[in-house]
Amino acid sequence: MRDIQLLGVPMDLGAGRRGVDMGASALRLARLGDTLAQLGHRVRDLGNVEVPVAESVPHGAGSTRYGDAIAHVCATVAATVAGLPAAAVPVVLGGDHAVALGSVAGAVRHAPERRTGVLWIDAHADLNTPETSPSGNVHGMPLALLLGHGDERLRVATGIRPLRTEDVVLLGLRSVDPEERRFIREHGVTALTMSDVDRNGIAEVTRTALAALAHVDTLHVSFDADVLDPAVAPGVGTPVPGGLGYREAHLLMESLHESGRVSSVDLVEVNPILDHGNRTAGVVVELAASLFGRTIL
Ligand SMILES: [Mn+2]
Repeated sequence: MRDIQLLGVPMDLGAGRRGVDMGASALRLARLGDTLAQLGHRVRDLGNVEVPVAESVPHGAGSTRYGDAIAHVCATVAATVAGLPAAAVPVVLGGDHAVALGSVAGAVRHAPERRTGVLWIDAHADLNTPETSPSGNVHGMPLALLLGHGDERLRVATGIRPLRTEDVVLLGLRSVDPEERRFIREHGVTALTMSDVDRNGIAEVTRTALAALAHVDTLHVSFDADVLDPAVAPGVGTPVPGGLGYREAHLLMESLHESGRVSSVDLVEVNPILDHGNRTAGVVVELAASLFGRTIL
């Protein structure tokens, strides 16, 4: 039994398309809390972090849209997660993927005596910087920021030293900008793409990911719903064809549970505006159940 603490971050300031701010509500309405509690876990909902409405804040000049507001929100997320009881398992409900800047920083500060690795499950690499981003949207930048690259306001807001490259693994990639490709190559980031899944199967790719993170003590799983195929999960801000199928995603989650090493989680980029009848949040809740121990038998 685990002490799961849900924290909503209704933020769409980092996204290009509006609506992911409703993702936390969508996950709650899809019965995330009850579903995890039925597995025998203690579940507490901490409510939402306060996030400014996009229309109420200046988006700022240039290349990091809403940088100040996002830095402020992520600092609050980090402090909240860091302050949870030692045994708590934070589950942060986005919101756009920029919230991971706060949740990962919080997870690292939550367990300072342990080395935390990050499994970034996403169609995109999120390794842009203000210099390379085509859009200036911060949800394309959080992993670069966590690795110590990009807008200083946002890096400082997290209150952590940059992650080590070898402590990060990307899984599910299929839409990578040229400069992100260069980043992955130059820094030697472990990146497992959909081609790897096609070739070797999700079971083997998951084993590879866990093996690459065998040296860390605990795992932060940052799950972007756009890793799923749009046929499975249409309600995401940035859909890309050719993603994980329903069972592939479940096997991934079941395997992560079996590793016994998951200590914190993000569930991000669910966009109810683009969804059909909250189907995508429902799928993500089912996947969260697998991640926290539901099995078929
Ligand atoms: Mn992402």
